[in-house]
Amino acid sequence: MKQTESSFKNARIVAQYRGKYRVRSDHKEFWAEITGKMMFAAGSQTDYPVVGDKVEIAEMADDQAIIHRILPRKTFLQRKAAGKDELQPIAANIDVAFVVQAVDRDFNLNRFERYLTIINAGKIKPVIILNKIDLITKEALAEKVDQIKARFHNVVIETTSAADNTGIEKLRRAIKQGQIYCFVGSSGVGKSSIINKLLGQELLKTKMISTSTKKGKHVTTHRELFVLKNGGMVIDNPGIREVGVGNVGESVSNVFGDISELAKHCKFVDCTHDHEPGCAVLAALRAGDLSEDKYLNYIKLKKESDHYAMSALEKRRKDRSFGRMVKNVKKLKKKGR
Ligand SMILES: Nc1nc2c(ncn2[C@@H]2O[C@H](COP(=O)(O)OP(=O)(O)O)[C@@H](O)[C@H]2O)c(=O)[nH]1
Ligand SMILES: [Mg+2]
Ligand SMILES: [Zn+2]
Repeated sequence: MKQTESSFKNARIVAQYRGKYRVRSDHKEFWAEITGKMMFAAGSQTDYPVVGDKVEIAEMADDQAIIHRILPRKTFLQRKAAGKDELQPIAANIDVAFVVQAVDRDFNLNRFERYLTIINAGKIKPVIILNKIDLITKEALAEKVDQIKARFHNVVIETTSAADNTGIEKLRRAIKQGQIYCFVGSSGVGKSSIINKLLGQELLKTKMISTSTKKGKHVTTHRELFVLKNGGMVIDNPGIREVGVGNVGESVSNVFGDISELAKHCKFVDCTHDHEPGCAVLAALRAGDLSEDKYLNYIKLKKESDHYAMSALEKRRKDRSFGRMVKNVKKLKKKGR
């Protein structure tokens, strides 16, 4: 049967495995693959569908479908993995990213800052979730919440326990129909456990933490989107080990708003806030008005971002000079004839 434009249907990518996708249109789900043409044209990871994407599919027999096109993305969450040059997509069209940390062993402000930076770069609203609050005292929790508030001024913080259900109802009420929520955070912090609670059933396997090694087994191996009873959509992620940032220059400035404010008063417009005389950031650091931890994380993320931008530029330059070389060789060949 010949495919015509009108036989395409809109669908959403709801799960992603190696080279295979699960897609859902308004009436049913399919196993889907992309067209050979799409695969051939793909220049990088970002050209492939990712969970949350809206796509155009052609339905086939036996619940199979072919993905013909990715519709323009409203938002896009991606990170840089260690040792890889290109960015790795996490999910598309997310409205809210829940950054989950467990209050016992995982708590780390620098890591929050990293996540907030890629979330800001993806044009997504962040919400911080502190989970496993059953494991610490109210006072210890209050202190952690204060630390977060001191570091990030306008981020919503939810506190939950998937073990005794504290905060789960409040979180459920925050989830709106038709919006997509993506859970990110290290492995073992309780992302799948929280989603199970929100779903009201144990759909997702969670890790058994071995009592002898305190290490859990990886259970969430793929990304998947689930629809809650109220029509809100949540995406579970396998634990993300490395949250590298790509070229996120602007976002670093946004997340470190008070440093960008200070930077306006530096003597040099291109001040790197590293050693320059008349640097307002260093002055605030010396005066104790800026936390050293925050300053160091700023410098680190900025360096990472600049480094990524540089290597991308370098790569383009190399590609161009290769292009020129090919042209020259062709010219020489012509002359030689
Ligand atoms: N005490 C306690 N344990 C939790 C809580 N949430 C999850 N866990 C446990 O932490 C382990 C990892 O949870 P899991 O949901 O698989 O984490 P994920 O890797 O982020 O998806 C499991 O053994 C859960 O039972 C919580 O709020 N309190
Ligand atoms: Mg999980
Ligand atoms: Zn400066």
